[in-house]
Amino acid sequence: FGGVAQERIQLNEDTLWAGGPYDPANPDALEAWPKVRELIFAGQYRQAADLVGQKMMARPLAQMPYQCVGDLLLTFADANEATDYRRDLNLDTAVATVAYTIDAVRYTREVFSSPVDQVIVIRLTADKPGKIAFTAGMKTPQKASVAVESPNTLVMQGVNGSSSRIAGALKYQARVTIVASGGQVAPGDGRITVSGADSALLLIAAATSHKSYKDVSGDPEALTKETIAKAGVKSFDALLKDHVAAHQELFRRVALDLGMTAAAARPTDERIRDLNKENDPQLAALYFQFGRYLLISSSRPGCQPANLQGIWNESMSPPWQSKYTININTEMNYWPAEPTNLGECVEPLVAMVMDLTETGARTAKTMYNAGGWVTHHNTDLWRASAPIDGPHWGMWPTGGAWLCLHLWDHYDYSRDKEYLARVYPAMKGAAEFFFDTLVEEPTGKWLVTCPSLSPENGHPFGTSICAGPTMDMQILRDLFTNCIHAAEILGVDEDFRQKAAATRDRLAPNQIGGAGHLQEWLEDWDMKAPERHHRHVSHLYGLHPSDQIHVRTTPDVAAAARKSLEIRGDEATGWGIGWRLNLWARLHDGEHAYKILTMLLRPERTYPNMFDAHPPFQIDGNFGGTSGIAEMLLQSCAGEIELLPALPQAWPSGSVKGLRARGGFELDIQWKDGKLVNVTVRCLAGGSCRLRYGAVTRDLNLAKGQTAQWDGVQ
Ligand code: FUC
Repeated sequence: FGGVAQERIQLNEDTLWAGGPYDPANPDALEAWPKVRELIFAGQYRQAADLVGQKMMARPLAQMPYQCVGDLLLTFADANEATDYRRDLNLDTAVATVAYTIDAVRYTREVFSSPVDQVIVIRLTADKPGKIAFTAGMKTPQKASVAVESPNTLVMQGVNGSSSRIAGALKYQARVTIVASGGQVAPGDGRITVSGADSALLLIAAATSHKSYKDVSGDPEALTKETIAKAGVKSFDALLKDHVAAHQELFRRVALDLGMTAAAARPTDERIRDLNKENDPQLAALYFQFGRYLLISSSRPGCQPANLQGIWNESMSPPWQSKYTININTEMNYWPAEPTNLGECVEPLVAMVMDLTETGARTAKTMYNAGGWVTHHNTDLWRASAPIDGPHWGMWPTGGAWLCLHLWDHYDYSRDKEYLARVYPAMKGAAEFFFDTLVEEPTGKWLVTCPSLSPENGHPFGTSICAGPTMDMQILRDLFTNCIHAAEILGVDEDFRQKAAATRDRLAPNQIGGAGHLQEWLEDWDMKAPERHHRHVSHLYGLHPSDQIHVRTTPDVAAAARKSLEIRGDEATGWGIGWRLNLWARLHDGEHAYKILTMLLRPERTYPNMFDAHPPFQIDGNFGGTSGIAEMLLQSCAGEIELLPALPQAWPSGSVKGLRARGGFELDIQWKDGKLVNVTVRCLAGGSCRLRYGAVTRDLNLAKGQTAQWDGVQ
């Protein structure tokens, strides 16, 4: 947190959530389900919602919160006032620094969290000898104790919280060692005091007993001891070097230059405050790279996926439990991953989906007597998959199907067949649940989900509960299509492919309503719905992240989607604005997209440290913003790679290096005075693609490793 008199290092470990392994599926659902469908098809929506509330909701009704470890507090002895205070985060090295001067001594604190050594490293230095003096202590809202284990080691150990009567089943430990150079280290009661040192090095490790969603038998003490022992033999320089190398291996793949003005030298909070007053194109580039930094730092292979706050949560009961909301938020977290060349960061999401195929199969069986697997609108560390919170939010069976889009995309961007073979059974299982549960609706005889809802948006009949909302149909169309492609590529499951195609063809179509808009529901209810400016824009899933709706391939439906977006309005909270940004970019309206981006960068939506304000803090807006900026410069959808599809006048000249496109291509783009100068295409997997710049196209067929150039002219 910075500051002079006290430094607060707020600690998280991404498996420290409340509760323990549990199964929330409600067996009463099975009997109620046919009756709920009858009520919905008879137009008795409110009665259907009541019955869902009584019989189909998870037990308990809420999922487990993500919690904090606690704080390491460093209290400094200096009494006099500090000058020349500077605090920064270097995105290129992933090192945070605080520096200030007191009584002509320059003090520096450097902090980083090393993915290589799995420790947080803090170094305290001064430009005169013997000046480092502080007391280190720890505190936590968890049931835990803090003790000095050896003269230079502080240990916090405890158990996680219980929630909604699910008992805490995790043990955890956080361990801090302090090595001072010169001076004295004096252990006290739960604290360690350093005085007269030239510098000090602190290493922090933390672990829980979580091994998987069903196994909590780990030994956090052994883990933290081993981690500290391994890191402790390395020098600060060696720790830093390895950390920076691991970070830059990912971070430096993409460089973005949108132009630089004098504003770039000013503090970030002032730049955010003044964005509408001065020309500061670099702020958007900074926001873009900050999003990449956040994804690298919160979603490395082997971790938990980035949750609603990434990993950064100081509370025992954070907003929306800081869990995985999969009716938009978790997916948005991963929108920038493939296009901004961070494919590895998707691995934790893929691993979570693999877990959900197990817990979700249990829920499918218990609640619906169906095959395959299902997950509703949220999940947590324990991979809970039943409908939560209440019918209005929770009765949505399509969350797992949406997550499967990310499984496919990771293949589509990498063309790694071995990976595809590994995830294909999860995609197939998601489809099988819908084979068993889709139902024919009486009017159009289409196959629809029922009961379901259009995420969190009430229709005119007093509830959100309905049959076949547009978003479900779009998600399932993608799921079946991607399953068919995957099975073809792998040369398997001919019968399944045919069934998926036949089912897909009977889904309810996108429909255009009376105001020329894309209907959110089976019926034309949009203009009568109580919250016309709702933050969710679920029925526009087909335009982004999907490409079922596209200005070139389906211009009429794209025009209707545009109308829907206009009716919804630009204003929303963080992620709602993030989604609108991506949508306007897909509509190839660079000026409108830019306007939305400036709304996201306002102080109301971007805190001084650039975290997104939902409010309070929710990280999805950061990731939606990063993805949206990428979409303005490059789109890889509807079968083509389109260059500068939504370039605003505010970025007349610039370049971007290292963006990725479907098919396994990497692109560097350079533009000047609003026009493409050159694109370099590197082919990573071998294959063909079509480039487009405005009305002009160029077909390429490249061998693996081959590079091509184009200036966008016929
Ligand atoms: C959805 C949204 C809320 C919030 C929550 C975490 O329920 O509708 O705005 O973002 O997820």
